[in-house]
Amino acid sequence: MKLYSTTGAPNPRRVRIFLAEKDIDVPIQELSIMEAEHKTEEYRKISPSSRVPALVLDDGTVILESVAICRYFELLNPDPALFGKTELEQAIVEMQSRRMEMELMMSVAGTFRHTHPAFSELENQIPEFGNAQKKIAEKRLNLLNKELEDQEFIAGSNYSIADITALCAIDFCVPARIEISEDYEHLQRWIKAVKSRPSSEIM
Ligand SMILES: N[C@@H](CCC(=O)N[C@@H](CS)C(=O)NCC(=O)O)C(=O)O
Repeated sequence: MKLYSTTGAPNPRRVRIFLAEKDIDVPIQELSIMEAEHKTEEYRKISPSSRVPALVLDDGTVILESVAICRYFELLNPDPALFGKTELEQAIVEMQSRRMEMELMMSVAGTFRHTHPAFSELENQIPEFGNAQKKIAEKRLNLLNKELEDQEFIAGSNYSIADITALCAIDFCVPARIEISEDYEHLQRWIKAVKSRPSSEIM
């Protein structure tokens, strides 16, 4: 089994944090996005859209998509449960995980991809789109601050994949040049809590 990953990129980071939380060791093949190592013909056979992460199993089966990879490891190693335990918990985690991915991660990534000079070679940049994504991300952070007023973690009282996705999106606000207000007291409390976990040091 091998996990193709890029240090500093938010999606592979989600998988590596997830693995650390479960104490699972998987051999990593590092690929540099900036050096376009994910665009080689060889890697395209694994990931036709040239994206990381990718998990290749011993029989050659490829699993793409961070959440699909995490779900595979959750089924193999159910404890600690990061996708919820009961039916209701699982539904809430799924809901929040999708919201964090589609509403926060995508808008932060869209801001970076379409506005950062470092990504101009890799993306057909549309700055207006990037700026619109930035506004969406800022609005979502504001809403997340409010949502965290009544709950410890994003999907309730337990840490989950939704927290991992949100943490990776929020840390990526730095390169995306999106500011997170110090006035967001509930969000700042949550950031402090998730960053106190050793897994958050994985980049
Ligand atoms: N939905 C995919 C997104 C994967 C993705 O966009 N990965 C980024 C790194 S965070 C990538 O490979 N970017 C390379 C590129 O855009 O050329 C997932 O969750 O795995």
